[in-house]
Amino acid sequence: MSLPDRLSRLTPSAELVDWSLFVAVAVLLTTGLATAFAGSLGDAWLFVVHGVAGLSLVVLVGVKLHRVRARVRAGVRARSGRVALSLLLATLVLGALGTGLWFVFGGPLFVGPLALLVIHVLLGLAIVPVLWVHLRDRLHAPTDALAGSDRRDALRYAGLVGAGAVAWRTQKTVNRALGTDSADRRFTGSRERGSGDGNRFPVTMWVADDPDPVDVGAWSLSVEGAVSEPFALESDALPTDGERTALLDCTSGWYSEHDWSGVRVADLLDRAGVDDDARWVQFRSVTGYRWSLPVEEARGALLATAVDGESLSHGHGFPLRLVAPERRGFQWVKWVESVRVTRRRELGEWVAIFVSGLGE
Ligand SMILES: Nc1nc2c(c(=O)[nH]1)N[C@H]1C(S)=C(S)[C@@H](COP(=O)(O)O)O[C@H]1N2
Ligand SMILES: [Mo]
Repeated sequence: MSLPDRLSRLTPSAELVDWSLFVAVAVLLTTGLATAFAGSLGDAWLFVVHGVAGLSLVVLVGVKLHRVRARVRAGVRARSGRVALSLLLATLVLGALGTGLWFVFGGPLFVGPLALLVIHVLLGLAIVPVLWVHLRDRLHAPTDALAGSDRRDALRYAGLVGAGAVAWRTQKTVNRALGTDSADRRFTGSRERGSGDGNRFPVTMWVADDPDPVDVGAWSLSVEGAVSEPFALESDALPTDGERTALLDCTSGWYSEHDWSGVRVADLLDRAGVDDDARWVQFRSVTGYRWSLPVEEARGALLATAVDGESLSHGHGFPLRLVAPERRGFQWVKWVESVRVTRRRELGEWVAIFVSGLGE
């Protein structure tokens, strides 16, 4: 038997492959989005599932492209719009897979002005609308696909997912063999940058924040909202005897661990007197960027004025930046001017982190 024949015997039915493609993409999107919030070791499985699904998708896309190659060639000759859209979809999927694999196998943190992982995320998100159009008039109910499949199909299918898992397992070994392994990689995929060395670690803005240096003479920190005694503090009145070691892990692919010192959020909350029905504490930047933590978690957080004994630089959030251990970097609000206790989480902060600093 020839090799293509052998391979085709291992290939599940067309419907099953199409549905598997859909499921793999759905799993990749949900786990991919969830990893943006995954900061503690208990979330490590998200990265594992994302990786296994990604490698299964490599196989599935290969099988699918092989199957439709003749139709695609004919469609290109006929200048079919439908086929052009399919090719766009294939390009986005291969781009997302390629950037993901490149990052894992020693790719750079940045490609030009964009983080490689940001390119990966943008390609991944772009798949959604294109896939939707692609599927609108194609997809049949999965029961059709399942009704037409047999035990052989199920076995082939298990083999496919198994191949993804095995490929994922050998990732470390391959990385080592290629010399692209980095020992400093965390479970999030992030690599170490400037730990323990004061302000010398990357300065990162999420989208467009770029405020002028904060004039501490005109700045104060207000503690307000669902509290019995709101108050404001000028910079020389801040109680800065808090300390903690914590690791900032940015979703653009690097992390940095430091000894932070500054104001214990618990001290601020105790002084203000949090209402019994309050649930959230929102940290707001002079730029409008803001994020909330549950009250209990906020009590354990720090508003840092210094890093490894050095006064915080402007880029890192001087005069005050949130240190939120176990949270991903984008939640560590910089240039904080207000701590607001609330009963309900403000949904606007999901918008604010994307648009703060735009149009300034
Ligand atoms: N106000 C404000 N805070 C912010 C950001 C921002 O754009 N604006 N970026 C966040 C992101 S994405 C990260 S990873 C960290 C980076 O902190 P650093 O610049 O001190 O390394 O700050 C977070 N805090
Ligand atoms: Mo970040």
